Amino acid sequence: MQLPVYFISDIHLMLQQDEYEKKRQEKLFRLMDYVAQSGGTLFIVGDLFDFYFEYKHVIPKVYFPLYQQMYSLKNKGVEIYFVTGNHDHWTLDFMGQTLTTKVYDDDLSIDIQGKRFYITHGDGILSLDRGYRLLKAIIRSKLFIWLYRALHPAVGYGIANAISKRGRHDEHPQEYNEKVLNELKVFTETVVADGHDYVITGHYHQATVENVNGGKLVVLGDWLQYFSYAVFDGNDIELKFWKNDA
Ligand SMILES: [Mn+2]
Repeated sequence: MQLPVYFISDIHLMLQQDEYEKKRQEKLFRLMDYVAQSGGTLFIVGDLFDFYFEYKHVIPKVYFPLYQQMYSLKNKGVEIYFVTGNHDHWTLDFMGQTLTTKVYDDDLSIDIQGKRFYITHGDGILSLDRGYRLLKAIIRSKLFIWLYRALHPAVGYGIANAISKRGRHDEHPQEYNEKVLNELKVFTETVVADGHDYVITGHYHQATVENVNGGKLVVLGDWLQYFSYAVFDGNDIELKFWKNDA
């Protein structure tokens, strides 16, 4: 895998495009160009889309500029890995082969330059996620996906659009954020004890790096309020904030 390795998550590209969305997307494209120029690798750690559901013969057209950008990056030789999130778990070969090097439907444990990474979108890993884990198992089940795919795309995307418009999901009270971060540290303790150097997670819309028992927990933030990303240079990992729009 080519270094440096960049990690982003929770971009949540929306089904409804407006000027603000276009700006957010442009910012993302500049980061992707930057990754290409660096000769590195891109890891998308879930929720790239606010909703993505791929059918055998149908893909959502609203994300066309992104498809073009990913396709161009891939053709420049940039490896793109996509770990799906709770908003975009439903991919097929267009996402998994045409636009990316590989899609991971689950958490993965991988060696990069002698360091062991545990990479997860992060939904369902907290002890307080007990109820959610059941929902997660259902919406990722073969039966659910088969049924949803049997719906006409106008219906499938209509439902998603209605849910997606129900306000922002990226801002939480500080008390909740602290509770989540503590749980993420507990999770990281176990993963570090299991021989990993780094835990990389998204989903929680917090941007922070925490030292945990000689390892590191990297919570990637998002592309809504933080415009944050992590970079691993082969030696260590760091969280950064995108400023370079020039
Ligand atoms: Mn998520």
